[in-house]
Amino acid sequence: MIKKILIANRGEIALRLIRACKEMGIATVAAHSVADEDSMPVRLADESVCIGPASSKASYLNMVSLLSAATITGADAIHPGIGFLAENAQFAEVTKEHGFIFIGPSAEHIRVMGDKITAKQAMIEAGVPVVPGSEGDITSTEQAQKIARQIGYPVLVKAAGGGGGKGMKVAHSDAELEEAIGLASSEAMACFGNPSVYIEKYLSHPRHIEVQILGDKHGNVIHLGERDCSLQRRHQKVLEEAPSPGLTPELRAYIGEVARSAAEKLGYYSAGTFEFLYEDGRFYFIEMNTRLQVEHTISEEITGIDLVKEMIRVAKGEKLGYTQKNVRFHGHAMQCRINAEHAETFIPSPGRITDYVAPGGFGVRVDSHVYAGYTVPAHYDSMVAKLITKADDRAGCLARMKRALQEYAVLGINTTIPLHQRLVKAPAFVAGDYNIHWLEKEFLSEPKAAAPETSAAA
Ligand code: MV4
Repeated sequence: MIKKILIANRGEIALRLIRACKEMGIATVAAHSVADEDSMPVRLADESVCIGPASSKASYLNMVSLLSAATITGADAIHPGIGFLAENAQFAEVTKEHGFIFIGPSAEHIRVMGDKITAKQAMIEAGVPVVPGSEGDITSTEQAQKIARQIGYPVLVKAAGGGGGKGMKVAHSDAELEEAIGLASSEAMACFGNPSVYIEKYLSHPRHIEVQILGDKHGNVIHLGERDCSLQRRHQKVLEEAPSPGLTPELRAYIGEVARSAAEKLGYYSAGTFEFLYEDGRFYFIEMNTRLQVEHTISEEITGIDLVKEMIRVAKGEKLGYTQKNVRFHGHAMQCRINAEHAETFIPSPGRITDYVAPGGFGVRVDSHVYAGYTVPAHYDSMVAKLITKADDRAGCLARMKRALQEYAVLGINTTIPLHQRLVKAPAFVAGDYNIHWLEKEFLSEPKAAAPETSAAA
């Protein structure tokens, strides 16, 4: 039984979790840092407990504080949200050892997928297509060069502990490969405490396609279709959409089933995401995320399935409320991530929001913890809102997003709203014709609209 959940997170995702709990009749405890004392999740939760000072390390990453907060409030379960301890296998383990339900996958699944090499091996065994490359970690320069010559240059050296592009280097020749392995390995050691690296054929112009799956503890797994997350800047997603404008219905059904059956073979439960690169008609698995994701909202919008409620039901040991046959896909959804940053320089802009008017109307969803008078703390991630639109088709969804972005007023701080306003009008985006490099290499490096006197026709 789950009667009370401790929310081990902050911001919009803490609010998202509290909203689901309220609708399910489950009590909530907001575990919060000193910096988040005056926050929406703290106000809307049934109870709150301060778990430490502003610094994440001392609060949202402090396992002892979180477990103490769960104990003193009599919570039955802990939801880690997104980021912080959400993919920490040890946290999943100690949560269980202390008698609480961890609302997420098993510690073992988190561990296997946390290491990109063991994750890839598990996928090969489950029959999932992966990027050609080394079978395990690189043990010598000669071994790596031999594999690279077989698969053909350029190759990419990646860190087993990886993610976020850290410890990733491209090599075009044997000489470059030797250097890339050294650089990637020491960067990986510094960032993740794990020097293991592997190599893959470098794909030059892929789309980033990810499949949302959901499993229960009885061996049932469903997929909720794919999301196109190719629009990224420095490995941070900017705008996501579902379904991907680059896939046909056949490819969509194929990759959904590939991910679903792999999760089934793994005995995976809770929410999870399979990440693929898609290039020239082929999919290649790259990583699996063993948590809820920021962009889970757009999969909810096109399926009508509440992913957070399902995660909670599954954690209790209940069966999924859906079988694959009754997952119905409808329409198109997009999400703009609104950050407290300058829209051109991306310099963070924490501070007080003096005025705030969120968009609304048919097909508009705003997932945000901010309000007029709220101060965005400087200590955490800069995302302040997710603006989601849904419509029958992509054109309608895009028109709705343009309209919603025009309504959105956030005063007192800089936000990335102007970037999104420009992005939704860019011809390549409107055409759905983009890959993982387009945003940074073309859209953001293009000169901005020229001044009137220089833009006049000759
Ligand atoms: C790749 C790749 C090209 N070829 N793997 C970047 C972060 C990490 N999660 C995987 N990444 C990539 N792996 C092969 N074999 C290009 C990227 C990549 C990327 C992937 C998804 C979204 C944006 C990206 C931006 C730069 C590089």
